[in-house]
Amino acid sequence: MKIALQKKGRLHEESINLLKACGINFPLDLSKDKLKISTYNLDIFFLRDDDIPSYIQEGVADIGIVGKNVVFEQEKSFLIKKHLGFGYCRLSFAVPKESLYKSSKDFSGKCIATSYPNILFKFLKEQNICSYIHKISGSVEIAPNIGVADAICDLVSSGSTLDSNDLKEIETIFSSEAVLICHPKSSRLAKKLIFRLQAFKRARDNKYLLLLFNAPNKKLEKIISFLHKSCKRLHRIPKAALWTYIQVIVPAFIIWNILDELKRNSVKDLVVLEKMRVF
Ligand code: PRT
Ligand code: ZN
Repeated sequence: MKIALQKKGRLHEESINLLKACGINFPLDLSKDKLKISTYNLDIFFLRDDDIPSYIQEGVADIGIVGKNVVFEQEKSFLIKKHLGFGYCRLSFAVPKESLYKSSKDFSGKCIATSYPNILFKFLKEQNICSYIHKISGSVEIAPNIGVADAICDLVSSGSTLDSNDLKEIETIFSSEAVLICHPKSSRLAKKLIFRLQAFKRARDNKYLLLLFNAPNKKLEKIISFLHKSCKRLHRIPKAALWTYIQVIVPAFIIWNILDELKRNSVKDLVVLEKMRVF
């Protein structure tokens, strides 16, 4: 499998952390200058985020992680397989703080500076607003202050860059986060990775406790009925005797291979306990 990640920048570290949590091993001495690393069945390419969608589309890499904003700007949204829940930001209009513009409706005949001309063009067309688009590749926030544009349309997360450039945000046109993109022919690989990502996300978002106990047989029915009610959402306790509850201790480093195999064999209600010591 070949994976394309951002070389450096806002998505670099979290992309690596996410893949690590999904059982993908990175070398310990991950140098910032390395553009490609290879493990035993995996190549990881470190690229500029803008190049990642094309590399995926051309099949140079199977799977990539990139901002949804970049994918939409390049009109390659068909590559998106999953939203990843980090790298949140929004593409918003901003104007000088003292300006009287209230919304995009006021931009008719005005000039808007942006690094996202395609997303902006689509929005203006849908809203029937006729404005001039001035494409800038970086430092968009400076445009109104140097008389290049009346407004900007740029990515915002905390809002502090706008504030320090005397701009105010007035309307959001696109919400973004990191997404997993995939070449159509690599969908089997992507499926496997997505299963791992979902399992990781579930484990992170939900905390469960595993109870092991002896119950007196004469109270068994009552206890099971109670647990059924309390754990309804989890379906932890199989109703019919068609299922066997298995406890097994497995080496941590092969956990993902084991989970893949168990999933292939239709197991359910799986709990993985970490930080366990075996004596
Ligand atoms: O070198 P390369 O081309 O790979 O990186 P890049 O400079 O193009 O991208 P980078 O690392 O800045 O951002 C990568 C991705 O992170 C973006 O495509 C977004 O999907 C996501 N992201 C999340 C952001 C931000 N938050 C963000 N705040 N990308 C950019 N910004 C910029 C924004 O353009 C503005 O200049 O940060 C500034 C605003 O930040 P706040 O917090 O002050 O509002
Ligand atoms: Zn970029």
